[in-house]
Amino acid sequence: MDITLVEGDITEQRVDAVVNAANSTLLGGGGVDGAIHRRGGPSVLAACRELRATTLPEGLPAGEAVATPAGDLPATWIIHTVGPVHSLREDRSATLAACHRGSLRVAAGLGARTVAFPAISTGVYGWPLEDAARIAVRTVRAVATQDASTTVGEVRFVLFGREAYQAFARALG
Ligand code: AR6
Repeated sequence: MDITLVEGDITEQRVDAVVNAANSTLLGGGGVDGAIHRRGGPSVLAACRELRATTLPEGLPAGEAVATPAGDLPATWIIHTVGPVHSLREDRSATLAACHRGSLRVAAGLGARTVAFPAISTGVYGWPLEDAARIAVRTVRAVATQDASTTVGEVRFVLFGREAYQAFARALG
């Protein structure tokens, strides 16, 4: 599995699956979630509403992941995951790792070969970039070495801005 870094907009990535840093309602929000819903168009929201009406009446818990078609995005699938809100009182890094592991599991279930991730939880949810980058890279590397059956050949971190890009570049080493 290759891990690559790009500075840019995740809604422009031609990949099999883009990961969305959503919230538990799955009904849209700001940041990367807002951008994905805007570019993906109304069919993405319709698919999310359908999930809420069927399998996820209570919403999607933090650390879990679920897929919908990508609508008008130049990708095939959106994998929605909910990052943990950063806390100084409680270590929630296992939940952030679960987002990455769960998203890759869903991606492999779809047969995806290329998957783009944003820097989950580093915006509205307040996670320090350096720490989030370390957890993200460590978790993807662990899946790459442990899951021989995965279809995913490239994980592309798509970072919005220089600072985020550099934090992930340092984490990658
Ligand atoms: N492409 C790539 N990265 C982006 C883009 C983009 N188009 N736009 C923003 N980012 P955030 P969170 C970066 O806040 O912290 C939403 O309202 C951004 O610079 O999108 O997980 C949801 O509905 C940051 O580094 O997600 C939830 O309520 C990273 O994406 C909540 O925010 C994540 O920032 C989730 O918060």
